[in-house]
Amino acid sequence: MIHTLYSMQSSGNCYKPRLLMHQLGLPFRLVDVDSLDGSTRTPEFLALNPNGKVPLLVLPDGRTLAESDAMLLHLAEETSLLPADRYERALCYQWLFFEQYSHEPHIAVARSWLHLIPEGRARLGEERLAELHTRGHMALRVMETRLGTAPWFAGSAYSIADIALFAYTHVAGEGDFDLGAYPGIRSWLARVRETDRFVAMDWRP
Ligand SMILES: N[C@@H](CCC(=O)N[C@@H](CS)C(=O)NCC(=O)O)C(=O)O
Repeated sequence: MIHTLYSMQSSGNCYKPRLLMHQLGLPFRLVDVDSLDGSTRTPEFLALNPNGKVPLLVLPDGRTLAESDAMLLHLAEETSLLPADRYERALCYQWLFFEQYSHEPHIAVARSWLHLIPEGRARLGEERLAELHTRGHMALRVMETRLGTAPWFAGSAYSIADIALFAYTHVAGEGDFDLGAYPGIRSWLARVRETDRFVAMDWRP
């Protein structure tokens, strides 16, 4: 038995476990679910994830796990991608929580409206877009500051914190975020792309 990932290919949240499982050499089955066409709201899907969101991971023993960063933590257990050192592990948690509260709600949401949703820009409105940009740039500045002191978010080595933050930072331009003012982030994006067994967002097993 192998893992099954319910996933939407264009979603950064779904890319996180795809990238990690590939980098760990874990085989898995992919089931496409389009969150934009109501497929996450069917009774069948809600039975798997009552929160109605992808990604959703089914473990080899049949148990389910929602929330992309919880998947990263579960899958990376006892690997080098989850630091063994107690402080670096806590730093890893810090950046995962940051990603979900201060980064994804602004950067991923702007990208979704501008890149994925038909007529998204007009439906969102310029005022709301400007607010997403303000908050998204706050998150990018925090990342830039961190990368001025360490090569990776959890410290000395590539970890799931980098995977979580890479997912939407590398496509921030699709939400009209210009990364020109963030040289540290651009170098880090290049370093992530050079990690072992890295695959791009469009990769599928
Ligand atoms: N915090 C969740 C967010 C998941 C999420 O927002 N998924 C989106 C696609 S990226 C979704 O399924 N949206 C459908 C909906 O909310 O109806 C995670 O990290 O997994």
